[in-house]
This record gives sequence, C-alpha cells and structure tokens, in this order.
Amino acid sequence: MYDASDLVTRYTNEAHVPEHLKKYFAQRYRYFSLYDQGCLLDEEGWYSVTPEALAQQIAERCRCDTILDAFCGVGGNAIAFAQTCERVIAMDISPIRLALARHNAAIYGVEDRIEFILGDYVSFAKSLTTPEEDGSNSQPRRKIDVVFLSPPWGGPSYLTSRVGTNTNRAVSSSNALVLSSSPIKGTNDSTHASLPGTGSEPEESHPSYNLAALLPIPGAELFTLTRRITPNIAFFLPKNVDLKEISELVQSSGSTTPESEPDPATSASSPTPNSTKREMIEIEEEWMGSKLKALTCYFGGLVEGQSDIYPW
Ligand code: MGP
Ligand code: SAH
Repeated sequence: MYDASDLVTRYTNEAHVPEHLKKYFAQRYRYFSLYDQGCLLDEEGWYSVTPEALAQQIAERCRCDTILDAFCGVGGNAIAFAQTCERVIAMDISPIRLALARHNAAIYGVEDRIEFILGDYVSFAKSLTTPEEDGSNSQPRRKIDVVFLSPPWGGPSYLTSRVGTNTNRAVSSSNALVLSSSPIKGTNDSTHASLPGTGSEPEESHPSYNLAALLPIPGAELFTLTRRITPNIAFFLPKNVDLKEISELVQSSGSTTPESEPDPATSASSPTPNSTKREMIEIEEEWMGSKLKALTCYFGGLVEGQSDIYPW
C-alpha cells in the first residue's frame, strides 16, 4: 500500500499538536472518519481539507463519468469523488500534499480509482484548451465532465483579512439567478441549506470575501479558464464570499444558455451565447451542525433543471 508517513508528522496526542493547529486536530474525525487508520495532513491540509460529510454531499451532486479535482490538497474531496464518479483526476502543485492525498486515498481503498497529477492547474487548463498550431484541436483533448475548484483562499484568516465593500449577502442580478438549495436539514454533521442568514444560529457578520483574493489567480479568471474545459463546475468558496461577484461570473464568461439542442461534438465547451435565457447558479450552504463552513456554487448542468442544456 502507498505510504507517505515519512513526509509529515502524524499527530495522535493533542499535547504534541502545535497550538495553532489544535482547533483543527480537534475536528480530525470530521475531516477523515478513518483518521486513526493513519490519515496524514500537513499544515495547509489541516486548515483547508473539506470535512468528509461535506465532501460526500458535493460528490453526490457531482456524480459523473470523469471529474477533475483541480486543487486536490490532501484528498478530502478526491476520495469522495472516487465513490461517485467513474474516473477522478486529482491535481495539486504541492508534491507533498499530492503524496498525502494518495496515502489517504489508499486508506479509503480508492487509490486505484484516482489518477494523481503533480502540476499547476492554470498551465494544465491552458494546455487542455489551447488549439494546436495547425488549428486542428480547439476542443479539450480529454473529456472532462465536471471540474471541482477548491483553490487556496489566502490562509486561515480569510474571514477577516480581506475587507470588502459590504456585508450584505443578498443577491440581485439581472442576468443570473442564485438559488439556495436545500439538501438535508441536519442537527448533526450534515449539510443543510437555507436562505442566507436563516441558519439555525445567527452567523457572525464578516466583510465580504472578494473573488480576486483567491489563489493562484483571481476567481473570475479561474472560472473563465475552467469554462473552456466544461460548463459543469462546482466552486468551493468562503461562506462570506460576495454573492454578487458569483452572479457576475456567468455574465462575464458570456454564458447564456443555448436555445436549441447542443451539438454533441461541442457540448463540452462553453455554450454559445445565442439566447438571452438566464443561466442559473445554485449555491449550497455547507453546514456542520449549527456552523456554516463554506459555500459550494454549482454551474452548468450541475444545476437542477439545467442538465438538458449542459449535458455530459
Ligand atoms: P475555517 O472557518 O477556517 O475553519 O474553514 P473551521 O475550523 O471550520 O472554523 P470554525 O471557526 O467554523 O470552527 C471552514 C472550512 O473551509 C474548512 O473546514 C475547509 O473545508 C474550508 N477551507 C478553509 N480554508 C482556509 C480553505 C482554503 O484556503 N481553501 C479551501 N479550498 N478550503 C478552505
Ligand atoms: N479540497 C482539498 C483542499 C484544497 S486546498 C481537500 O479537501 O483536501 C488548496 C490546494 O491547492 C493546496 O493543496 C495547494 O497546494 C493547491 N494549489 C495551489 N496552487 C495550485 C495550482 N496552481 N495548481 C494546482 N494546485 C494548486
């Protein structure tokens, strides 16, 4: 079995955990229910891994043939995708985190279902969608049905360090409708969604998080680049993200929905803006117990009612 145990310290005793990681260590079974079987995380892994119950909820929504987890980190999402998708491509720029993801996937028995790629997603996405010099290949070279984006948010202080223009999460937009979906209303570690601000406990107010603060490139650029691979994107974002900026994504990438049946030969690429019908975005609040952890924004065929327009 693949083993990356020599790469990082594995904590089993709270007394040995550095002070700033203690709050994450306390949540270790939320991140990996099989933590005691040897799961490994490094510092960035501790503060950015998607908790298992949330990863499973997202993976259910993203069920497809081939999914690309563009920023796989220590594998929280990739492991869940391996349980709902035929093929998972997991990419990360950090050789250590990629090895940790593979190690953790082996513990979950899904290592063989994931193709691990060490690399920069931005270059990879450009190489997938750049036409050959003879112009023969303007479509992605391999069919990817869904891309999951969970990029770095700029560190654990993302909630307070970026000062946005307001704290208003309500959305109004002329070209996009943002829905708040309602999976399970849970009291334990499950996800549920509600309209912004109607959670079971009042959420603290934080300055808006601007998409421009995402790494390695601003969120709008990341989205536009990814749209060249597939319209079907799940974007995992801070809970205080500016929802108006989310709604503007589908306007700036020219994504109005096609009126007629799409040509199967071109359906993997962005739809042609040939109608004024609004593209819908679905926003899922990711809750654990009474705490809102993050938002997942679904685009294209991942939105209920839009799969006929954006098939895969
Ligand atoms: P959090 O609010 O920083 O942590 O992140 P925590 O411990 O849940 O805080 P609490 O005060 O609510 O208890 C919430 C969730 O967001 C984490 O569990 C991660 O799944 C995710 N997350 C946090 N960061 C800083 C990142 C990041 O940089 N990138 C990604 N992709 N996810 C992150
Ligand atoms: N969803 C993951 C956490 C992702 S954290 C999980 O559940 O474990 C964000 C990851 O993006 C980090 O591991 C970081 O190394 C990676 N990353 C940063 N820049 C990148 C780039 N240009 N290409 C690919 N991965 C990158």
